[in-house]
Amino acid sequence: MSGRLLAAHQREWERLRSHPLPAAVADGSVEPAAFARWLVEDHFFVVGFRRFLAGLVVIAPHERARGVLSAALGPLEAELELFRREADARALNLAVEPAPTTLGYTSFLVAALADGYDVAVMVLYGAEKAYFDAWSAVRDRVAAGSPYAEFVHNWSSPEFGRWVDDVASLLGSGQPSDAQRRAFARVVRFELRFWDAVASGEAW
Ligand code: MP5
Repeated sequence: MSGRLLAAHQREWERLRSHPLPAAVADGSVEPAAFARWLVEDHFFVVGFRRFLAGLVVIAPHERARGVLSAALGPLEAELELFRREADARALNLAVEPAPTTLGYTSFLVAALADGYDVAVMVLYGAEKAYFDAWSAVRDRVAAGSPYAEFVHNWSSPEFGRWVDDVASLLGSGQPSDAQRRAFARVVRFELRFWDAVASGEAW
């Protein structure tokens, strides 16, 4: 099922994989202010994402799904610690109001739980695959000693890729429902908006 959805969004996916912001983080040329915006916004995203994932574990209909999904909860705490540590090192306040796109995206994640497991697991797959592919596309550009290497490696590692494949396997091999297609399309749009919003410094 995942292959069909990715093929249907090939052009947007190409934009995700070639967005200038992750490329600039990887090669170290990112403006410090843009990196700071990404750090603060993505921290807010991950906080909301963990609430979404915990809710998805609760509504998962079988033990294999609960196992795959809950395996990500430990690494998520490590990820949040990385955000907090790097924010402290840069004297960034993580408790600020998020940008509209970040708030919209995380609200959409949590709202997807009310649409049931099949839709919510599709939303999860879309968000994780989008991040894995965007960061994997720039993994080779990380300069030795880059201050951002840990971030790039976090979402482009083989272990993370294997987990994203495990999530794909939870989607099954049938045709996606209309609700699943719509949910996936929204995730793709939100992922692109997220990068654009961070790059442009979107504010209320
Ligand atoms: C992820 C993320 C991946 N951190 N940020 C966005 C905008 N999309 C996807 O989620 P996670 O929980 O960091 O693996």
